[in-house]
Amino acid sequence: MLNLVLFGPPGAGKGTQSQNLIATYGLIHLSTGDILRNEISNGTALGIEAKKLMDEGLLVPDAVVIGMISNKLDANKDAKGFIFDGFPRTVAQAEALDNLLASKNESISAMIALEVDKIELEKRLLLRGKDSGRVDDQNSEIIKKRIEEYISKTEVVASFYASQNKFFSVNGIGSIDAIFNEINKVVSNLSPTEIGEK
Ligand code: B4P
Repeated sequence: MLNLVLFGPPGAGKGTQSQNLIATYGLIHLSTGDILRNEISNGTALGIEAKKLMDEGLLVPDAVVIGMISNKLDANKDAKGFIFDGFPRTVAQAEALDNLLASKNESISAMIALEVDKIELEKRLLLRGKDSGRVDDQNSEIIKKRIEEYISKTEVVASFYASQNKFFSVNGIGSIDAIFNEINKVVSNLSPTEIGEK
């Protein structure tokens, strides 16, 4: 299986580039943000709890998102591979993902990190907030909180994958196609072992 973690701060373009990766490699897209927003629009108990945290720019508890990902892996047993978008966001989530994949004789092939500075992130998110209806995109203070959460809890996840020699960094500023080209180079250079060909 080709299992990619797409990593980066809020607004780095993870969701955007996931669409290109799905089209090229036929992977299953697992975005914890999308799954949570789906729970919110369905008015589930999980969605109601998650909404309070997401609207404030805070992370949802690890156990909740780990359970969601575990269900999705079980529901897609025949997949060619997965794109993990916005997950893992903490070291506990990264460890849980390694364990879940190991229990299926699988592993992460690579983490691809999109590097974008704070000024550009805030600009992109405020722009999206104008028509997305996302409460967490409409206010500079909440966007700053999300970036702080990323710096304090998520950034360290990069070192987790770097210690396994699976970390690759890509400049996330430029045209969507040019950035995808760089991502594609990383994926094309993965060895057969990294993409699970035994
Ligand atoms: P997410 O849904 O993961 O959202 P994100 O970080 O805002 O988005 P992303 O980086 O995918 O940006 P996108 O491509 O859309 O998380 C939302 C919330 O859910 C979190 O704050 C948290 O509360 C909760 N959550 C999710 N996962 C969790 C987890 N694992 N644990 C705990 N809590 C979790 O791009 C943004 C904008 O930039 C778009 O408008 C796009 O058009 C634009 N853009 C993209 N690429 C561009 C480019 N190259 N140039 C210019 N603009 C570009």
